Amino acid sequence: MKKLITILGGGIALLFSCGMANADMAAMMAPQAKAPIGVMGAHMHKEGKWMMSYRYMQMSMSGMLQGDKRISPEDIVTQITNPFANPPSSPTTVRVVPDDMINQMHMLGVMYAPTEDLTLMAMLNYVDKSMDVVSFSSGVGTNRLGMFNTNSSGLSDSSIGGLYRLYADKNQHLHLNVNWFIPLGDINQSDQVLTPMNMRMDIRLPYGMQLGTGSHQLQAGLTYFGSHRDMSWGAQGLYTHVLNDNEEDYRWGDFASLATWYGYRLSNSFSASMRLTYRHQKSIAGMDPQIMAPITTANPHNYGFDRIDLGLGINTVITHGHRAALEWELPIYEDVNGVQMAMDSMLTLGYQVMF
Ligand SMILES: [Cu+2]
Repeated sequence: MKKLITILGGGIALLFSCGMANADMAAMMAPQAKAPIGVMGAHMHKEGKWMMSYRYMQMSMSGMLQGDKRISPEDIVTQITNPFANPPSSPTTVRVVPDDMINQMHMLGVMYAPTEDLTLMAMLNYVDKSMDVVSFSSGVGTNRLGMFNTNSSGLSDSSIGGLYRLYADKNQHLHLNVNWFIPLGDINQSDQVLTPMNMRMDIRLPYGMQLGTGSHQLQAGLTYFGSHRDMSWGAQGLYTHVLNDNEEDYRWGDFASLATWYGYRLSNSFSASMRLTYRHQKSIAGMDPQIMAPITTANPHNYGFDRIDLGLGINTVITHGHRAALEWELPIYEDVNGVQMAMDSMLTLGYQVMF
């Protein structure tokens, strides 16, 4: 009986919403009416409307950068100082170097608009990180001892927040973004590594392999969106401030991003988009005394970067209220603090249902 009521209710709601198919609704349903799927909190809802969304994001990294230049693992293990050096137990240079990394994220989102000017949103994130690493033999030289893999997965930092409408007319829209990130991700993940002395050891994984930041974070920003006929365009600036040192006595650097995009309708159900995003993150402040391995990722100064990414996307409208989208981003400029892995690409796939 309960099921029947749900189906009937859904059917009536669908009929009702299809019944109000006016120009406004048609515009809202156009594929280019939404920002590229990789942009978070880019749209608001009409009062009373809900949305459930799922996003899958995959970041691929490989090779190493020093600043904005490529550096080989052999150069790293002979030139880059190990800040935790304590010979002979810990070598004077880094001896373990990341080779490649895949960072997968599953994001469940819910949005609801209690009033016309306010849309609330919450996101629950789950990450799965995998890194292949090369160990060089003993304390000096360029003999490769072997490769190993480290993995971590679980719940990550998740957010609740809202979007507040500042301005809207027929073609343009401006809103405020505010999000609070709650540190749900574990920062004590460990895995087995191959040491330069050819021993297998369980150690706490470096910062980048942990599941969360361990800190509360406050994000604020502005989103602008415009549309005219078959075109849409927008811009979003966000700043994420890390509020406190975590329980291991460090904090991730503040993060800022500035994105601008353009969307164009290809057909009734497809649109294409292009996006440019500037991203900046400061390095980690403080350190976890349990993370002291002779690997580049154990040095808190090897975090933070400046990057410009180019994003190409497709938005589709499947049926009324259902959308699917993908966006593929690749860096066109990258300058990292210290020595870090280079970003290859980021892929975001998403599905959204509005009701
Ligand atoms: Cu939404």
